[in-house]
Amino acid sequence: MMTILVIVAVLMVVATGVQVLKVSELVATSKGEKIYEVTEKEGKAQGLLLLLFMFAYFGFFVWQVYKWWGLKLPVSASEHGEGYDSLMNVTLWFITPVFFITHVALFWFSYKYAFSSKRKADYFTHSNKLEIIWTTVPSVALAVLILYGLSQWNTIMKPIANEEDHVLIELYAKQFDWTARYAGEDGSLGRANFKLIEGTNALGIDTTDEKAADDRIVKGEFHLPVGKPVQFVFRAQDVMHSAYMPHFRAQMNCVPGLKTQFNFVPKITTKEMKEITQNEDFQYILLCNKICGAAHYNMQMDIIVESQEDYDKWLAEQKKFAQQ
Ligand SMILES: [Cu+2]
Repeated sequence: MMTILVIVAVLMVVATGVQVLKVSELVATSKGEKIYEVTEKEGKAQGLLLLLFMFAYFGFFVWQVYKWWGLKLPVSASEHGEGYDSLMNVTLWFITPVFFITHVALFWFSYKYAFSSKRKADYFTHSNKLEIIWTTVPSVALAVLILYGLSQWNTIMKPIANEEDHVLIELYAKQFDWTARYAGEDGSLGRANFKLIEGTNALGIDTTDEKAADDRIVKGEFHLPVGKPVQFVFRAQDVMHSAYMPHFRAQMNCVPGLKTQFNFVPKITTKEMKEITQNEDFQYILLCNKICGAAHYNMQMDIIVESQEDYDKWLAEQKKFAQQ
């Protein structure tokens, strides 16, 4: 009810404003004033204001870069992340000068060519030369950026071959937490189906599947061995989630009823990253990056990257599915 009243009140204020303007127009017209004619002085003033706005706008831009520069992510902790970061940097170095040039032109022209009664606008209907230039230049520039991005995408998304030595982990998303499932000694994950979800079997793992017996289910935090390819498979139980591991430059949607995948090679251990960032409390993190409900903000899991030796020790301590 309150909302409706507020909407009605706002509409009435707007309607009153329109009526007041109409009356003042009528009064001005009756006095013989030309109300829709912009004077030279007004045009100049508007041009000058736009030029001043340009300086404020650029000032704000520079201030933002300066203020938030320190909030950038540290160096990429995954191998593919280097290519990903250079794609980002190349794109920024490319578009930032274009941003400045186009905006200087925009505001300078509106100042320089503000209305003047002494000047007449040039009139020409068509220029093939101009058309070719402003079609070709952006097309080539965008094609270069897109092809560069596509080549990065292909290297990132290529699944790890079965023969290659790697770790296979399933990340299972539900409102509002993550579960990691490690493939056991057989190197494969047991079948799972949402129809089998009940009681302690929150992932719906098929207990009749032999491959499931040695799977290890982990909550709270999960570990990765440094320098070894990790193949992730993502599943979701209820709604769309998104597995986001910013330090590894990795993000993938988790879709109910659909398996998605992503892989990377972690190259910096948690201990090394603590030194790099000079932050004793540094922790790699898995976040949900799709607003999935009320406790979405709290849907996270720590990631520990360590030596193969420490990793093996940790994994051996985790209970197998059959034991649980
Ligand atoms: Cu979420």
